[in-house]
Amino acid sequence: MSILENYVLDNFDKPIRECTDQEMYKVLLDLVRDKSRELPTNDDKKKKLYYFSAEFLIGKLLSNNLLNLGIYDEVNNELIANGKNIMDIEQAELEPSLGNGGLGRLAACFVDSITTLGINGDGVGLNYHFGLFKQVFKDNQQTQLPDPWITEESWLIKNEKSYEVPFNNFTLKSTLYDIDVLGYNSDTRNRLRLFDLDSVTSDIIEEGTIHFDKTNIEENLTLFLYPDDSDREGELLRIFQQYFMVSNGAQLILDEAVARGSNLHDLAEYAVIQINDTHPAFVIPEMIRLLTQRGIDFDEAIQITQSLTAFTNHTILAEALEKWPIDELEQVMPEIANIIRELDNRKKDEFPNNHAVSIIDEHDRVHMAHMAIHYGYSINGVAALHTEILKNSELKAFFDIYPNKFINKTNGITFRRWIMDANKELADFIDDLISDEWRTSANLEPLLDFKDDENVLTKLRAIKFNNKQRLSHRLETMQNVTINEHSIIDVQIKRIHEYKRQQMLLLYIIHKYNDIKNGNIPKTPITIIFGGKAAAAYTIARDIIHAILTVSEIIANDDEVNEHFQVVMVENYNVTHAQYLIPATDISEQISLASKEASGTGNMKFMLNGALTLCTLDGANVEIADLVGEENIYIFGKRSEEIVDLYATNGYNARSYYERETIKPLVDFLMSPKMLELGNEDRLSRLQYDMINKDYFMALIDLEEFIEIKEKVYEDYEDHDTWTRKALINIAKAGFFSSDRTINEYNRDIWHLEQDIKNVN
Ligand code: GFP
Repeated sequence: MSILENYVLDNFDKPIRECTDQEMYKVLLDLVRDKSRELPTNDDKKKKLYYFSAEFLIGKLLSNNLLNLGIYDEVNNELIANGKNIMDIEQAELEPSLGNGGLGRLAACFVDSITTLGINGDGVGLNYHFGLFKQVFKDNQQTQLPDPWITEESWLIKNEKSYEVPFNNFTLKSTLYDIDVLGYNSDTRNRLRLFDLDSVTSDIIEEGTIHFDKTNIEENLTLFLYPDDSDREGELLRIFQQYFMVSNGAQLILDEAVARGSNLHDLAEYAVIQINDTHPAFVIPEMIRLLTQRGIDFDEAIQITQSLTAFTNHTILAEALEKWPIDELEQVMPEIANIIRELDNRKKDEFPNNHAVSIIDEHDRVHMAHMAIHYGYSINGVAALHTEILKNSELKAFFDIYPNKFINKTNGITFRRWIMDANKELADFIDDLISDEWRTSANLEPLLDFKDDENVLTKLRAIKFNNKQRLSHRLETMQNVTINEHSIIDVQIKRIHEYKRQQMLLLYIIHKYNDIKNGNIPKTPITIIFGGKAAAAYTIARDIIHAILTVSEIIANDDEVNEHFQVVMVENYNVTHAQYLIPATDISEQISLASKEASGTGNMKFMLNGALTLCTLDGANVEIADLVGEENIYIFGKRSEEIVDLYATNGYNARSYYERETIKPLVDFLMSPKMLELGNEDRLSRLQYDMINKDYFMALIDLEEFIEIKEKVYEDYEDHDTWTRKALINIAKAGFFSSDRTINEYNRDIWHLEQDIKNVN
C-alpha cells in the first residue's frame, strides 16, 4: 500500500481522489506527525541548548516537514496521480503569526539548522493564541485584527509538564505545548516548547479589535505577541509575559538537566541558554532564584548562571533595547526585582563611576541588555558591521571592560525553506547543473562555471518568469490584484519602520509617477511591491502605509501610467507571502539608513533566489557586496561612519534637503489635491511635517542618489544576459548565508555542544 492510502482509509474510508483538500490536509498532518514521532529527540546527548525567544516566526510547516523528512516527492507524486495539488491542500494550514519580522524568522531558521546539524537544542517561547495581529487594509489604512491559528489541526502537541510561576500575590500554573522541529534528512528531532495558560480566553477581546483588559493577566497573558505597551498597564503585561516565559523555561532546564544527571553545581555541563534579544533576559535573575531555592549559595548561583548564558543583540535602536522601571518589576515579581538590585550593586561596586554600564540607571530603569552582558559569558552581534558598531560605539563601555565576550555571528537563512521549498524549480535546475550535493553543503560556487552559458541564463530567466506567474496568480486570488508578469518586479518586504525607509521608496515612486506623466515611459513595465506590518501603536509607520496605499490607488486609476507602472502593497505580509514573492523578484530593496539595520535576512533570501540587491552599505549587505563584488550589486547612500557621526554631532537638517528642487515637489505631493482626494489629511500632513522637520532616520539624505541609481538599475535590466549573469553570480555566492554555517559557528565558538553533522562550509 502507498504512503498515503493507509492514512486516508483510516481517517475517511474513501479514496484520495474523493477527499477534500481540508481532509487531505488532516491526513498529511497525521502522517508527518507520526513520522516525526518515530524520530528520537536528542536527549541522549549530555548538554543541551535552550534558545529563548519571544518570537518564532515558523511559517506553515507541512511542505517544509515533508521536505525535511525526505518524503516530499513521494507524497507529491501520489497526490498528483490522484488529481490533487499540494499547494491547494496547504491553503488549509493556518500560518501562525508568532513573530514580527526578521528576529522571529531568524529563530525559526535557527531551530531548523540546529536540528539538521544534530545538535540537542529546543526553542523556548510562548504560545500566543492570536500572534501579532492580522493586518487588514480599510480605506487605505492598516487595521489590526486577531489572527487565530490554533485549531484541532495545528502542529501543537500537549505536553504533560506544567510549572508554577510565582507572581506578586498570585501563582499561575502553565501548560506546555510542543511543536516538533525536524531537520533536513536528520535522524533526530528537537522541539519548540511553547508555554501557555489554560485560563486565557478570547472572550475578553473587544469585537473587531485587538483591545482587551490589560490588567486581567489570568485571561490575557498569552493572547498576543507584543501587546500595546504605550501605557503602564501594557508595560506591566509585557513584564508578566516575559517572566512567565523565562520562569517556565528555567524550570524546564533544571528538570531536564537533573534528569540527565546534573547535580546543579555542574549545570553548565548540561545546559546553555541563548537569550535572543532582550525579551528573555529575566532568565538570569530567575535562574539565580531557582538555584538558590534548590539550596545553592547565592554567589555560586550567580556564577553558574553566568557560565551557561549567552546573549544576542539584534539592534542598536534605543527603543528596542528594553528598559523597565524597577518599580514595575517590583509590582510584578518582587523577588526578581531584589535580585536585580543586588546584581546591579555588585557591578556598581566593581565599576564605580562607570554609569554607562549600570544595570539600573539614575531614572531607576533596568537595562535588560546590560544585565545580559554583565551576567552572561558571550554577547554577539548579527553581522560584521553591526558587531563593530556595538564594540566601537553603542556598547563601547562594555567592550572596554569585557573585550573577550564580544563576538560576531553573521545571520543566515535555512536553504530548506528559502530555496528548496519556496523555489523548487530553481532548486531542481541547480541539481541538474551541479548535482544535489549543495542541498547539504550549501556550496553553490560550482554554478560559476555556467555564468557564460546562454542556455543556462535563458533557463534561469524562464524560471523567474514562472515564479512571477505564480505570484501573480496568488495576488489575484488573495487580494484581487492583477500584476503584469512581464514587468520588472521590485520588492521591499519587511516590518514597516522609518529606519528601513519605506518612505524613501515612496518618494521615489512619486518621482517615477511624475516622470511617466511627463512622457518618460519605462522600456519594461515596473511593479513595485511592498509588504510589512506596522506596530499598532507606531503612528508614523501607519502613516507611511497609508501614503503608500493612497499613491498606489492614484497610479492604478491613472490610465496614462498604469500600464507602465504599478505599486502594490501585499495585505497581511507573512512567511507564506514571502515564499511567493522572493522567487519572483528581480530587485531586492535593502535601503535602510546605514548603521541602523543590524543584519537583514531578507537580503540573503533574495540573493539566493537570483534577485539583484539595491542597497546601502548596512548590515549584512556589506558582506553580500564583498562576496559578489561591486559589479554585481547596486550600492548607494551615505556610509555608516558618516551617519554615526551625524547623530553624534546633531548634524542633520531635514529641511535643508527638503528645500532642494528635486526633493520638495516629491514631499509636497503628499499633501497634493490628488492625495487629499483619496487619503486622510491628518495622516498625510503628519507624515509630510515629520519628513520636513524631523526625518529622524534621514530618508531625505540619500534620496537624490537613490533616484539616480534606481534609474540605472532599470536601465541595466534591459540587457537581459548581463542581468541574468549577475543573478547567477549572486546565487552562486549565497552559500555563506546558510543558517547551517551560522549555527555551526555558534556551536563552535559559543555553545560547545555535541554535533552529529560536522562538515559544514
Ligand atoms: C532584527 C534586525 C535585523 C536582523 C534581525 C535578525 O529584526 O537587522 O536581521 O533582527 O537578527 F533589525 P527585524 O527588524 O528584521 O525584525
